[in-house]
Amino acid sequence: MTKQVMTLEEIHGQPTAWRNTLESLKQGALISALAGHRPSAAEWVFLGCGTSYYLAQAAATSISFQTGAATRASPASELLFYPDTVLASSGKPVFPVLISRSGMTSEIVRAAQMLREGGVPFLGVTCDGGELKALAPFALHALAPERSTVMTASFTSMLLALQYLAQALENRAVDAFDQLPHAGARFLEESEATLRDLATRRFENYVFLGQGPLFGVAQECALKLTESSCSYTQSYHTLEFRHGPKSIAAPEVLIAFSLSEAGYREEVEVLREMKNLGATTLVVANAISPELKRLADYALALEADVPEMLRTAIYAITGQLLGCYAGLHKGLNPDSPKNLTRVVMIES
Ligand code: F1P
Repeated sequence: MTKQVMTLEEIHGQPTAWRNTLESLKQGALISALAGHRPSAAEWVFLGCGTSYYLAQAAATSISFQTGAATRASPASELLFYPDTVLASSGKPVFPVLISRSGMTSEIVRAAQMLREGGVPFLGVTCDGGELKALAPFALHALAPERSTVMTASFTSMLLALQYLAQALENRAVDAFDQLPHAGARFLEESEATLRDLATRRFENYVFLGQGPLFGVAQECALKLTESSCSYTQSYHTLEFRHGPKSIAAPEVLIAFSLSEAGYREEVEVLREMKNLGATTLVVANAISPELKRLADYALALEADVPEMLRTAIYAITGQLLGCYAGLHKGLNPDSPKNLTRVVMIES
């Protein structure tokens, strides 16, 4: 049954998409072209809509952590309505990075036109190309051909491509990227049965928590559940959940923790608190300790022996698989999500 679902096929195709995307970047043409705009020389401002905005957030935080350079993320619409705030410079020139799978989303195309008219150089990051590729002075083409409405492989492939690009531009080691397709394939294989089982349970509410780049991933996982299964979801920075939202903790609420290394101790304390409040808990971490096993109703290990930031994309698989299987369990078609279209355009 499952193999006929296009979205599931694309989720499973991610290791191949990552390998192909990284191989094409290794050819080096884009890396040479962007030498003068590297993150330490210009402030990268990541812009996108929907999934591509969550990708912008994850990319901005992880690239800042990787390179030590200041970065920001914003919805593309903010550039249209408040250009001075988005393009405000803290000294270095601002280098916008416009992200769009389709390259056709209205806000992104208008942002690209605006930057072109203003003579501001920028990078377009896309899978399909579209108008964004035609307008962008520099283009990064991720090789994740995706026919589904819901973005899965395109999210992780564009994120890895940006992380690789930043690392290469700063002349930092890129060898660890080669391990990611294998690590992603392993996680897909190991996590699928657990997530398919979890998807058969009905929850009133799904909450995704993460810090640093895993906050962008938490938002993306929540969006996958909403889009693929019409579920009610929320996302927060993990420790923010304690400041009010925890009122909803209960057995019929699934709280999913993407645990970081940087905030591990405190994040586990939040997990302990939510478990004591009676919530159903799902934990994703690089390794599952006996303590995590006790605190988590469901636990998934990444087991990826790569720097923490490079694991960011793998965490997103949790929301992709859970959303798709939850939708199927509800009798919905994740390939044709309610009210959604593959490209979102608005008349101006
Ligand atoms: C992003 C987006 C998605 C949404 C839907 C339509 O578009 O709005 O967030 O899930 O699939 O596309 P894009 O600018 O990345 O093409």
